[in-house]
Amino acid sequence: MKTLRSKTSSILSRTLVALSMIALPATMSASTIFEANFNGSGSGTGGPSDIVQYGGTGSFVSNTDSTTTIESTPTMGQGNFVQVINGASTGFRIGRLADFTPASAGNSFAAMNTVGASTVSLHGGFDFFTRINSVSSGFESVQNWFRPFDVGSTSDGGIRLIFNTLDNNKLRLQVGTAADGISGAQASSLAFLDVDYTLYSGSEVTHHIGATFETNGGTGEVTMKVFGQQGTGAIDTSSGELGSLTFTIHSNVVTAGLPSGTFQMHTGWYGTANNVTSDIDYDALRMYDAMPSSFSAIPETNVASLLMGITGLLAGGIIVRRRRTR
Ligand SMILES: [Ca+2]
Ligand SMILES: [Ca+2]
Repeated sequence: MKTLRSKTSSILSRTLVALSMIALPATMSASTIFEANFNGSGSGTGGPSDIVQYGGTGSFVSNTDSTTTIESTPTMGQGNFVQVINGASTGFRIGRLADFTPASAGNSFAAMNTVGASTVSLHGGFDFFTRINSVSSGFESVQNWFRPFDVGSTSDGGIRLIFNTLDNNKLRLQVGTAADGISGAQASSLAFLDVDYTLYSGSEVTHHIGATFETNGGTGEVTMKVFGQQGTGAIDTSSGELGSLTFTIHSNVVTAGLPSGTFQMHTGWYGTANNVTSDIDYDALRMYDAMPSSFSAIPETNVASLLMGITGLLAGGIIVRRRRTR
């Protein structure tokens, strides 16, 4: 028995070491390039105890008109989350919530595009979870009060990607370029997809929101889709989109594409002078360089449960071997 125990212990310890080395990739889709889980302090170190779990580092940006904190209750389903509450100023404000610095271009928005000979392909996407406590009725508050992404620039051959609310009942995903960079969409410099979706309808509910990009290799046409559903469940990206839009991006104008470096997560809000306290929570913001088959649910399968599963299998093996020796 002593020999069996030490052998099993050795197998277990080697398994634990191997698992710890592959732990992070094992928790996510093969195409995941960046994940912010907001579990830690935002001290800029990266890793599971900081705000960016995988693919880079993050730090919070202080705004005079809002307060950003890490919270644990009421849970959204994946540990700590980030909460943004507006200040007392009047009127609509928008600003940066956090700065994210990808570890490499392969962890950045640039990994979602490829500049070809005549067209630019987009591939991949992003998803996140959010929970909102209120929306006031004035125009300022409903137009663009929610804008988690506004990255890149249309100058110097770039693409500007924006995800925002159009009002309380619409989400808008937009791709912007310099003039004549786009065909087949609403303008030669802009493709936008508006979908009906209500983020707040009287109570604080967690929503799973996402967007994808795919490009037809033959025609070079990009199709972008927006997804949204209540709760913390998975979203099947092969069906059930709220809407889609197909267009073409031309590489004689768009020579650089999406940014490879630091990008910002934005938040909108309106002062309490507008008679509403805006409280927006976010968690599990993930980016992909190829379309995932699904946006997975939270809580994600984590290292602890993997280790418990392996330990359980080894314990089961011990029992079987003991029985065989009788
Ligand atoms: Ca979290
Ligand atoms: Ca909250």
